[in-house]
Amino acid sequence: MPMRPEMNASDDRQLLVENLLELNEDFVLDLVRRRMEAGGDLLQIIEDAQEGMRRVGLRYEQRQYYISGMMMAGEIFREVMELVQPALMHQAQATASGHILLGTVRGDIHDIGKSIFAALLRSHGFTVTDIGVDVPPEQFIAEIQRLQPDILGLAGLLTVSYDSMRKTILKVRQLDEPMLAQTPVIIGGGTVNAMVCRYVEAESWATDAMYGVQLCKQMMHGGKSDGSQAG
Ligand code: B12
Repeated sequence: MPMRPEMNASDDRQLLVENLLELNEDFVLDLVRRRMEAGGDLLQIIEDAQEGMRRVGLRYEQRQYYISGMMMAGEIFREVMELVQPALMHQAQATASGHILLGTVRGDIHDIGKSIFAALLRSHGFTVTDIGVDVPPEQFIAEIQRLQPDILGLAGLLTVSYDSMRKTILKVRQLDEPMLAQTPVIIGGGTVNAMVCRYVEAESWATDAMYGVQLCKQMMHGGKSDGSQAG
């Protein structure tokens, strides 16, 4: 049964998190529609849904959900994004420019967050080439040589993905062409942090797509990120 406590606007955030956690698809979608109609902050809606997903992951870890629970949550999240994304695109101002090559690293097929990051980048004026999931280092290298992107974005949510990120970045740094070898790298996905960033030797990291876009803008202006994530 969906949770419907006495309706209080400030409870909406919690309701979204809890009902996504309980996989109450219809309730979640109704709530998102209602928040959008009321002029709610779209990024806040995404953030709340993301928190719900994080908690679904914890249930899986605690063996209260099977993998089917994570799949269902992923499906609900996609539907939430189908509602939110058009409005988000409409709001955004395409002011930035730059080309970003993006992919989920070898061994990892998580792509929901990467797609949000790609959509937000595009809505801010970036050109994004998304080469999919489970991408081996060699394919990233071939695409860097072909496209000469301004920034490389590596996504990954599994602990084992960090080694794939590290190998990919090492191969980039070993490229003969100095310009390409210095391509700045940003990593992302809900489980990365400053330590992972240092380990894989990326320039910066983000667990929030909007913050990732800001970092990319800084990189385009030659601003050196300290690799940390604010807030
Ligand atoms: C949905 C889900 C799945 C779905 C993925 C569907 C899909 N198409 O992506 C399915 C069911 C397929 C799945 C499979 C598995 N999963 Co899974 N999954 C999740 C879950 C619940 C949610 C992930 C998600 O979509 N979150 C919502 C998005 C919006 O958040 P996000 O990815 O963080 O993205 C945001 C930011 O990080 C940022 N961002 C994202 N990408 C990028 C990239 C860049 C460059 C930047 C700057 C920013 C950025 O923007 C987004 C918006 O702000 C997580 C739990 C969690 N804590 O995340 C587990 C989780 C990631 N999975 C986990 C596991 C173990 C698995 C499996 C190994 C299970 C199994 N036994 O088979 C497999 C692995 C398959 C593989 N080889 O990749 C573990 C990983 C543990 C670990 N540390 O290694 C987690 C953490 C669950 C847990 N707590 O145990 N999973």
